[in-house]
Amino acid sequence: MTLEESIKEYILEWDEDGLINTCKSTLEKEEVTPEVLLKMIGDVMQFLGDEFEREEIFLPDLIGSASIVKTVIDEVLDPAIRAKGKERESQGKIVLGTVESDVHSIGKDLVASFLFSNGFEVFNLGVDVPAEQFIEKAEEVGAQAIGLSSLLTMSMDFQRQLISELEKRGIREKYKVIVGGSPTSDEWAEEIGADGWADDAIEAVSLLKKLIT
Ligand code: B12
Repeated sequence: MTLEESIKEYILEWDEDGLINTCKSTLEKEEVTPEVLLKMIGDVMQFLGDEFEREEIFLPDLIGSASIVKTVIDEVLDPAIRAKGKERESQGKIVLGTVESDVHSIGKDLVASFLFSNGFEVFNLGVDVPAEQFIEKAEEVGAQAIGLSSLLTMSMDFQRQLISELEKRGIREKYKVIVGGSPTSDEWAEEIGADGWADDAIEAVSLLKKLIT
C-alpha cells in the first residue's frame, strides 16, 4: 500500500493511532515533509467532502474523520512545521480564522500551516471568530493581513462585515484582507472589496506573497 493509500484508510476508518504513528514515522525517517502529509490529508478530506455531497457518506462519518485529522494536524504536523520554521525570517504577519457562526476548521488550518511553512507568522484565531476579535488581534500584533475562511453560504456575509468594520474604524488601508472557503470566489472577493481570494492553501501562499512581500 502506498503512503497515500494508508493515510486514506486511516482517515476513513477513524484510526487515529494508525494515522499518528504513520505520520510520525515517515517524518522521523524524513521520507516526506509535513507539508506533503498535509496536502495528502487535505486531498482525502476533499474526497470525503465529495462523497458527502453525493450522499454516499453521512454527517457522523465526516465528524469522525474530521476529528482525527484535526488531532493529527494539531499534535504532529503543525509542531513539525513550526520546528522547521524557527530559524526563518518572517515574511509578514497574518491573522487568520473562520468567521462568526462557522465551525469549519480543516481548510483554514491547512492554509495556516502552509503559510507558516512559507515563513509567515500566523495568528490562528480558530473558528466562529467575530469581526472585532480579528481586528483587535491584527491591531495588537501589527499584522499586515487578515485571512477569513467561510465554508457556509450563511456565514460568507461576515467576511463583508469585517471589511465594513475596518472601513468604519478608518483602518481599511492598514490590512490586506484575503478570503477563501468553498462557497467564495474571485467574484465574491471583488464584490465585498477584499484584496484577494485563493482556491486552496498553495494559492493562498502565492497570493499573500504577492500582496505583502
Ligand atoms: C468536514 C465538513 C464538516 C465538519 C467540519 C469539521 C472541521 N473541524 O472542520 C462538520 C461535520 C463539523 C461540519 C458541520 C457542518 N457542515 Co460541513 N462540511 C464539511 C465538508 C464535508 C468538508 C470541508 C472540508 O474540510 N474540506 C476540505 C478542506 C481541505 O477544504 P476547504 O475547507 O474548502 O479549504 C480549502 C479552500 O477552500 C481554501 N480556503 C479555506 N479557507 C480559506 C481561507 C483563506 C483566507 C484562503 C485564502 C483560502 C481558504 O484553502 C483550503 C485548503 O486547500 C464540506 C463539503 C465540502 N465539499 O467542502 C461540508 C460543508 C461545508 N458543510 C456544510 C454544512 C451545511 C454543514 C452544517 C450546517 C451541517 C449541519 N446540518 O449541521 C454544519 C455547520 C456547522 C457550523 N455552524 O459551521 C455544507 C455547506 C453548504 C453551504 N454552502 O452553505 C457543505 C458544503 C456540505 C454540503 N454540500 O452540504 N461540516
